[in-house]
Amino acid sequence: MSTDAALVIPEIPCSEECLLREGNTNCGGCGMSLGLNMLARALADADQTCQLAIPACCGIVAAGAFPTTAYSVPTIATTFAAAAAVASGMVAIRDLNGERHQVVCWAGDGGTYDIGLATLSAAAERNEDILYVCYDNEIYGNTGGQRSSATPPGARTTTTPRGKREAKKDIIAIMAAHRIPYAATVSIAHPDDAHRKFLTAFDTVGTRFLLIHSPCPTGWKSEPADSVNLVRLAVRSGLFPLYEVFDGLRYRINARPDGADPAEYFARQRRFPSDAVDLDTTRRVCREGFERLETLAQAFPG
Ligand SMILES: Cc1ncc(C[n+]2csc(CCOP(=O)(O)OP(=O)(O)O)c2C)c(N)n1
Ligand code: SF4
Repeated sequence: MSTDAALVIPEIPCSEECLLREGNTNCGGCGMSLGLNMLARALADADQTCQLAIPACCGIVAAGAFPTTAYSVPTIATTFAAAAAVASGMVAIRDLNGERHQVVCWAGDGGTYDIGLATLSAAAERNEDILYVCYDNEIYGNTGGQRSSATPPGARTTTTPRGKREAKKDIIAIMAAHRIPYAATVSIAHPDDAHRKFLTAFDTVGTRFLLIHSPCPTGWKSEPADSVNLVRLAVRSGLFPLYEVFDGLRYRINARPDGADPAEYFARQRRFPSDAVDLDTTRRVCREGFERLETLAQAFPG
């Protein structure tokens, strides 16, 4: 099991390894920026390159307007709903040309859990050779912070001013139900674990899905310097378990919650009004969720 919670994330100098170059307008403390750096580092380690398909989201807006871009690789800006369909076409062209790069969808939770789910499901059903990465900031960030089906209960957004009532959708279970070869959760507070998962995804053929818990100081109303600590707390308290699912059937847990109280996670983000989160229910849901994962990992080890 990974115990790298105390590791400091090394800075990646802007060089040929850099996917997201200088000149981007991502906010300070944005988890997506760190996720892109992790993808870049893994590509460099694996001696691979990629092409990106990015739907409407901060990932495409903050990279700059045509004809400039902060991305150092060929990138297609797709419609909100179509990233996985466009990536399927990019894979077909790659194969026709005899090329070998990774085709990566880089999408927010709105483009993944909600409006892009149909094309993602279709690509997964065809087992397209796509690495789909969802940076989950639990909000429609670049349009002002509306709720998505990834927004957790209790979170205040511009469309849930009193706090969201519904539960967060279980996107990993949805992807596992497609029996794709590899699905995993990723935390930017666990860089070694994240790096290994990117490399595993590169080594796997077919549809691969990584879900990055991606702090968004703008939407979470949190301190930019607190981003990594927050998502670390989410793993420690069981709010965001780290695990992998192979072929939709076999499970491997990568980090065990250490008993940290989720109350601290909520208290450090002003998106959670003090009375909006039912802490007893949250603690029970975390405990039961992890017990269920453990049962699956013991019965069907990955
Ligand atoms: C069909 C359609 N509806 C709405 C929009 C406006 N829109 C663009 S990006 C976006 C939200 C994206 O949210 P998410 O995918 O979570 O990414 P984030 O902005 O948080 O990075 C919305 C609503 C659009 N471009 N197309
Ligand atoms: S709004 Fe959130 S996700 Fe978008 S660039 Fe800023 S911190 Fe990142």
